[in-house]
Amino acid sequence: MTTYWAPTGGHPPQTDLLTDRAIVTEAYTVIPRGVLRDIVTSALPEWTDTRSWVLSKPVAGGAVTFSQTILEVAPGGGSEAPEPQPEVEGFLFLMAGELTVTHEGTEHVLTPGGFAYLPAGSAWSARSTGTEAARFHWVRKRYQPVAGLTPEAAFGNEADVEPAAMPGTDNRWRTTRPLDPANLAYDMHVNIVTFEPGAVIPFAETHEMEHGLYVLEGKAVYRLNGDWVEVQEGDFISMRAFCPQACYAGGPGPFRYLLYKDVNRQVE
Ligand code: UGY
Ligand code: MN
Repeated sequence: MTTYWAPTGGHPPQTDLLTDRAIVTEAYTVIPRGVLRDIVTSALPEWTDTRSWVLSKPVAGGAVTFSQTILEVAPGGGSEAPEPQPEVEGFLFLMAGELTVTHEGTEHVLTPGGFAYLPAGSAWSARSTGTEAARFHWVRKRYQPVAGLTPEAAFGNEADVEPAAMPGTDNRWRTTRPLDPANLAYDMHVNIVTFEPGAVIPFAETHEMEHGLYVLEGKAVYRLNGDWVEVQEGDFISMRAFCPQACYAGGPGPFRYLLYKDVNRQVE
């Protein structure tokens, strides 16, 4: 079974030189895994036996339009009504433990690699049903409706979704897309991007979409605007619209990340 790095708290070891790498610029933010510690947790009133690390949220000036949070829910904890805002959609990605999500009366059991897309306004609840804490990402965004298009809820596991090879890369850079990219009812995607050791994004992608990027496995050097930044599993990057971006994967294993992206809509 694939394992994912997830924060557990405590203090970083005295020898961890990787904690001192936080960067905040106008174009991007890097939150290294070393800062995801006890002192920066938030409690959420809608959830019991839960603490969370907010990685990204809308800020003054509208530079970021989504929120991304890691939740750690102790066994038995959870929420009957997690989403306080009916116009906000959500995407969950489980890294550890087990989370049972009940959506419109149907139960879906998520194990590591499991995901759930929860349309804005739908009734859902979640409970940590494993023997260890459930640790998962929750990406939230205000849904931008379009007449005649209704996004469907989606549940599954990344292991069961066939990844698409990026053109011209001999399958060394591939993307797993839990939500159908051809379905324009979706205004956000959360994909899993995989690089074999040494594989690259060979040009500085520069696009209108924002990103939230959480490193699930491996190491790389990431190009962000004009800077090259070393990242490893457990690190988080957020990129504003048009932040130039590229990377090369350092090995020895694959480099994999969870990637949020807003898609398919005009500016509001
Ligand atoms: O889909 C994307 O925008 C993706 N290729 N970007 C990235 O991995 N930084
Ligand atoms: Mn991109």
